[in-house]
Amino acid sequence: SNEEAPNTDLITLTRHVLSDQLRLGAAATGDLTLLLTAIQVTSKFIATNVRKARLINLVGLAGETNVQGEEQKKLDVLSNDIMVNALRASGKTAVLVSEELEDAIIIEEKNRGKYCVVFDPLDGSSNIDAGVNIGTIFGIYKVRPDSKGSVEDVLRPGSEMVAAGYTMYGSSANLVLSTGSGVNGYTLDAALGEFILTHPDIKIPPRGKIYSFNEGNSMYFNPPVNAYLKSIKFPSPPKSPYSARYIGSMVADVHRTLLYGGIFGYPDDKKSKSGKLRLLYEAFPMAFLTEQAGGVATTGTKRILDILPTSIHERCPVFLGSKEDVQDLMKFYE
Ligand code: AHM
Ligand code: MG
Repeated sequence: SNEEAPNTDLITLTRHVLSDQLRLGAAATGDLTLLLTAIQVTSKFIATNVRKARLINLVGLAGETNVQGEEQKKLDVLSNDIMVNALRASGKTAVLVSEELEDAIIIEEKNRGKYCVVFDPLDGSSNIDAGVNIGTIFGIYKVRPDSKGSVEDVLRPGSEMVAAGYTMYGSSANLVLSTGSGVNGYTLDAALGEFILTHPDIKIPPRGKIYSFNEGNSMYFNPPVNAYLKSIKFPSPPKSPYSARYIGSMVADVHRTLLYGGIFGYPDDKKSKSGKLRLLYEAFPMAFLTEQAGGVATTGTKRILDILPTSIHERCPVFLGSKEDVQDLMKFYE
C-alpha cells in the first residue's frame, strides 16, 4: 500500500530538552525542564483559545487599558492569566514580568523556584480579529546567587538569559526554543498534545532576499534607515531588489526571518524615540534566538543582548536577521 508506517520514535520537546540537560551533566537538576513543561502547557492552552476565539466571543476589547496605555483584547488578558497561574504553580519561578502587568510579580515563598520569566503573553494583538498569526514570547533568567527574587534579577543584559523562545499560533502552533546551544523548532501535534521536533538546529541563511519593516513610518525614520532601505530597493545592477514582507506580528515576522533569512527591523524614529518593541520580553528573547541561529541582532549601533535594562517595560530599536544583511544596515550607522 501507499501508506507510510508511522514514526515510532518521536522526539518531543521534553525528551529533547531532557537529553540536552543530561548531556550538560551534574549541573542540571531538571528544574528548567519542568519550567519548560509548564510553558508548553500554557502554549497549548493559549493555542486552543486562539483557535476558538471567534466562536466563544473572545475577540474584541476587554475594556481595560494596559501599562502602555493600549486597550487590552480579551485574549491578551486571558493569555496573561494562563501564564501567571501556570508559572506560579510550577514552583520553579521567583519573578515574573509580563507585558500586561505594570509591576513584576515576586513569587511568594511557598511556590518559589530559581527562575525568572519575562514574557509577552500574546504579541501582535492588533492582528487577532483578522485571524493573522500571533504568538507568545518568553525569556528566562536564573535568579542571582543568594537572591530571593527581586526585580533586579531581571534587570540584566539579555546575554545572561538561560533560555528564550516563542510560540507562534498559526495554522499549527510552533514553539521555537533555545537553551543556549542552538535553536530548535517544535510543532504541536494536536492529537498527541505534544510539541514534536520538526525544525532541528535552525540556522539563519547568511544572506536573505526579504526585508521586513513598517515602511509606512518612513517619514519618521532616521536617515541611516531610509538610506539602507533605498539601497536594497534600488540596488546597483546586477543585484536585484529585495522583497517586502511585513505581517506586523513580531513572532511571525521573526519566524520567517529565522527560516528564510533577510532582515526584520523596528527602528527608533522621530516619533518613537526608543522604537516600539519592548526590550525585556520582545527584543531580548528574539535577539537571543537570532544569535543562537547564527544571525545578528542590533539597535543599529549596539548589540541588543549587551543592553543593561533600567526598567522592566523599556523599549529599544531592533534590527535582526541574516548576518550579512544586518551588517549592511549597520554600515549606514557608521
Ligand atoms: P503589541 O505588543 O502591542 O502586540 O505590539 C507589538 C507588535 C509586534 O508584534 C510587531 O512587530 C509590532 O508591534 C508592529 O507594530 P506596527 O503596527 O507599528 O508596525
Ligand atoms: Mg507585544
